[in-house]
Amino acid sequence: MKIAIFSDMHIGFGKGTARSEEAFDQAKEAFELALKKNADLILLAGDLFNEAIPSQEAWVQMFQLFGLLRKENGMQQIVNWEKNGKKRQFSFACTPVISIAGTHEFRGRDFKNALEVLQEAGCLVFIHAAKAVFEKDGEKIVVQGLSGVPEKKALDALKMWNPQPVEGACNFVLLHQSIKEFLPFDDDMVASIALADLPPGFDLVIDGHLHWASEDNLTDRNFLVTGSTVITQMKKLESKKPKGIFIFESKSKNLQFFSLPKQRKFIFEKFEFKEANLEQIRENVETKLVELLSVASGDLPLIKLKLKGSLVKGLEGKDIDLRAIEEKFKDKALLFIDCDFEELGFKQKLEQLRKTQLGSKSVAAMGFELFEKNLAETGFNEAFEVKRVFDLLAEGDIDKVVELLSEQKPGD
Ligand SMILES: [Mn+2]
Repeated sequence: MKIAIFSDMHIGFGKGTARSEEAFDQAKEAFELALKKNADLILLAGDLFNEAIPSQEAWVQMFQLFGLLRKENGMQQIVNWEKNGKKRQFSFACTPVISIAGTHEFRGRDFKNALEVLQEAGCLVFIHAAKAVFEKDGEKIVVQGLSGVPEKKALDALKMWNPQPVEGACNFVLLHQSIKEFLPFDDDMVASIALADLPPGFDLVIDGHLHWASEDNLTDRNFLVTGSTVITQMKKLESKKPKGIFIFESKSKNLQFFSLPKQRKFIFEKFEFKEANLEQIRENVETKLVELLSVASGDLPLIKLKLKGSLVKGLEGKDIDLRAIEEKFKDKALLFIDCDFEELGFKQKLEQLRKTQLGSKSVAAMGFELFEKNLAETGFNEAFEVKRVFDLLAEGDIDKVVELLSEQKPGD
């Protein structure tokens, strides 16, 4: 069987900006590529949507994507789902899709997530701490998955879940977490799972969430980072490799990457200045942009410039006004200039690093983080399920919150 693997389509990303159609366009390329390669099954590793509660516009786009899979006279195909002894059967008249939810779709247990909606609409089979079995042409594929959970709880969740490969089948695990070795610093809030914690014995352990594809740990650990189909975080690593999908052949165990035929070009350039003045910075940036754009073709490229180093005495980061340059190149590129000069204090730098690491966040996600942070400073000592209470508060369900909190014994 041919299994198409991709992730992090982030439908709804860039709403109201020049990039509003990009997530959809590139996800469409991914679906079409999977069809063109005659995939028998599609596996997605989360963050199909950019928001936990997608807009109607994003829902329309998502249903259009799944509509691409439907073809006339599609053969009826069955995916069996199983969780804690509970069983369900899902039937597809097209290429079946199996998916977990990502961190962007994460909701507390009192609420349904977007993947559950897609499942009931017949688009996919959603597995969270569950198993899906698909059989075709005498081959058996077993996919087990754990949706994205808050990083500091991820290792415990993985250990508790403890998936085991099924004998006689081709076995997959779907995850949506950060992995310690892939991050520049050690912080349990950002990653608690290391490569050594990944479940052994599977043909492929597939991870979404990290947006740059990586096959670095394929030979020793059968571990694949699929990468996103769209750039949302503009990380340097994403400029090194195009966006695309993987095709895994279950018999030969051969894995191949295919680039999306059409995708926005992303250029990342770092400048290191030493006691620079404003004129030097402007001149360097402008020269570089002219040089980069002389070879760029197609749609407006996405260019991120990172300016680092030190400034001449008396000049501060806030004095670096590059608006004239941004204006000059606005019809030639989507330009993002990030100034990170040394005058920043250590604390601010750390905060900035955390911010880039965590990527773009919804207001709700930021609110939740603040809520968690404030609680950690009190003596509450994890007396209740924070995410659950937060989601209920966000929905205005005060009665249920009171009910939940009054169930807790003090000091429990
Ligand atoms: Mn993502």
